[in-house]
Amino acid sequence: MANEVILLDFWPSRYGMRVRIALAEKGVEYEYRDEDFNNKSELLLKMNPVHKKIPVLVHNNKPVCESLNIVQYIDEVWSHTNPLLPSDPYDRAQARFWADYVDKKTYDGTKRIWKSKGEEQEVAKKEFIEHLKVLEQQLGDKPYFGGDTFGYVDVSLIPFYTWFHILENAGNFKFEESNPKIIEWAKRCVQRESVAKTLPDENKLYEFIQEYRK
Ligand code: GS8
Repeated sequence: MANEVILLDFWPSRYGMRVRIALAEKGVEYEYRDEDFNNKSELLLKMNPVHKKIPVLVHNNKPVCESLNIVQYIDEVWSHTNPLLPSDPYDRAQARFWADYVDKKTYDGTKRIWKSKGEEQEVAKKEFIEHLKVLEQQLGDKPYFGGDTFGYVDVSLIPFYTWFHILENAGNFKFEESNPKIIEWAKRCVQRESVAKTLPDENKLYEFIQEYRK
């Protein structure tokens, strides 16, 4: 089967980064296309008519939508190398649970921190730190969430690391102090080529967010 892979994405997107990391882990060659949200491409509207959102992986003209779903798909199609999900059904269920936790707790949490001020921001900050503490407990003494190897939950969470700097500036705090284990873990992940080449430059992202807020 020919493998034509196109990724519809937008560079600051944490959802998109998940997919880029997974493709890099598997060594898949693909065409990358940045979308303009004010003028979405015909291909995006055709490939994701339900949500009209990135990321969309177009594999041999067939779309796969929703970042975590795409990462699972990539893991199944390019299963020959660097498995991301564990093979044991129970461990797989656990990995999906924690990736879902990341989605449910952390995405909204970050938005609440940088969009609010005063008391509301304090509450958002406290809650976000608590969610990260739950993740730190889950990580335990393992190098990665799945154990000794970089996997699905790591892919789902690491794109956040690029936003930590923005959150720290907005909320005037340091993750190094509140969640040192997550920082250690993130630094370990960044040593991987797939992650290092995917995460955007912190300053470039910061500038983008400042512009976006205006
Ligand atoms: C979320 C995708 C999403 O929000 C996933 O893929 O996991 N649950 C989905 N994509 C955003 C960009 S990232 O913030 C998007 O495409 N926004 C365009 C729009 O809302 O018009």
